Amino acid sequence: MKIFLLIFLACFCTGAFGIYIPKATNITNRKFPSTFIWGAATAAYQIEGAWDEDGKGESMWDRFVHSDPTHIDDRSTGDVACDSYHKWQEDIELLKQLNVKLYRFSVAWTRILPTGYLESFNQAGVDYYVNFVKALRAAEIEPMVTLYHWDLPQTLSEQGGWLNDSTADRFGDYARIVFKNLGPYVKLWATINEPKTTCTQGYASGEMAPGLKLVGDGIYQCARVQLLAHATAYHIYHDEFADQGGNVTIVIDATYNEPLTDSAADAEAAEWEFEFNLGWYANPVYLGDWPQIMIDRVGNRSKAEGLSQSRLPPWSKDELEFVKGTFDYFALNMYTAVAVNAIDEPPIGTGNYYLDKGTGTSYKPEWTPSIAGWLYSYPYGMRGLLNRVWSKYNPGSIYVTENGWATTEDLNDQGRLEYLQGYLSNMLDAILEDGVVVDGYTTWSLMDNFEWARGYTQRYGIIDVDFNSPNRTRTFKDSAKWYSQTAATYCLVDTCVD
Ligand code: PNW
Repeated sequence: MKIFLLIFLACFCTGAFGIYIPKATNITNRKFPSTFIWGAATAAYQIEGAWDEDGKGESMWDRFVHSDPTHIDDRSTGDVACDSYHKWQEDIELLKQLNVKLYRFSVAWTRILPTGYLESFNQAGVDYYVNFVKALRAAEIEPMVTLYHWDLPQTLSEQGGWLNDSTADRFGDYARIVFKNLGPYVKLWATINEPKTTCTQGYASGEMAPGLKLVGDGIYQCARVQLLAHATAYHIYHDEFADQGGNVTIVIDATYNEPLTDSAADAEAAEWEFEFNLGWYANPVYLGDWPQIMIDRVGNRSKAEGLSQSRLPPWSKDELEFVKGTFDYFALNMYTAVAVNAIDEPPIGTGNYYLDKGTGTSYKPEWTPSIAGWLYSYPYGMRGLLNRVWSKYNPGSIYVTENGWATTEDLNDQGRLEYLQGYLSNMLDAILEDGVVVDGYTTWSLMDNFEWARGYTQRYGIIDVDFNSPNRTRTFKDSAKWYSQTAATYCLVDTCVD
């Protein structure tokens, strides 16, 4: 008898009967607006595999993982990943089962232009993605297409990549082809994913492709070129494809910055931290120019280092105009909170973005740590950050284009479920209480995938992928069962008030 009761309880709690009773107590039981769009997100290199099939060229990530296996914790690669290049029909079935109406995925630049140059045009790559977006539409799932999620053509990388101004023009060439061919089926576009992560991890810490360590100057040049590339694509869309009637923006990642103490100095430091991270990219696009605190601090420190020009490259008047206003909505990636404190002015030495910032960062003990060193759960941060973005940049509409939780948990991923429930509950508070317009949400991630330098050691999927099976079998985790219920009912708990 006892054993039956145990089995019954275990099944009941894990949602095997399709009902889930949430453990968390402070989750709202109000409904999301009926216009809210539920979705899931992925990126090409992290899921597709087929790294050299059907004419695809080599990207800087292909080179990064192949040239030195120790770049990746478990010495793995994205050569096969989730094999989504071949299993795309099955992936669309998963999206349908999840009840989501929006799928954010990225196009691999090297499938369309294998070397990054127009001469290398590859029709097979275009056909692949056209088929895919048509099939999504047939399934009544809106595609949100990211043009660039970190997989720069290796040829362009060798010519300086995001340090070379001409990469912005190459990005324009590529964007034009994608707009032209996929445009009839796509209304939501994202140009570049998380330029900050590319500059800090790819061009400064060297942890990601292309593995450069230019923490004083390259890091700022990388930001400049990516912003120019974004603006180039934005203008091409609105100048040449306006009749398609879609919306274009850049995807910016941000943390919620909470002052460590209630001192005025820590409050100011939190403000600096915000500007040196989100403002670095959002200011030029939404307001024009770099944040003033960056202009001042990097300028002053550069001068003290004896340089004749700021390491933060100043915009020309034309460039400023070109970048300013290149948004149709705000795409925000949000995972964690960071506690910020004031520090003494770091001594002058060699240029360094982290010293330019002039802040100390940590995490509060009451926040729940994930297995990823940088990711802590503090659900209120979602509400706080949304309010900040809404009032500072006045974007008209926000989509939260990534938000998720890293675990080693398998199918019983209670931790992820509670994280998502808490963050979404706070997002709903921002919508209903504060009047922030959040039109949609694509959770990271649809399925476990290649987590960059962490390989397959950190899982973000709401759907499990068996990387040991050649079939890459997909299985719903508890969080996916809960999410499919939520996407169908617009309700985070079992019953909502109307
Ligand atoms: C994102 N942070 O990166 C990327 O867009 C995804 O490709 C990646 O898989 C996912 O997050 C999980 O790592 C981020 O420090 C990296 O706040 C770092 C941060 C945020 C997002």
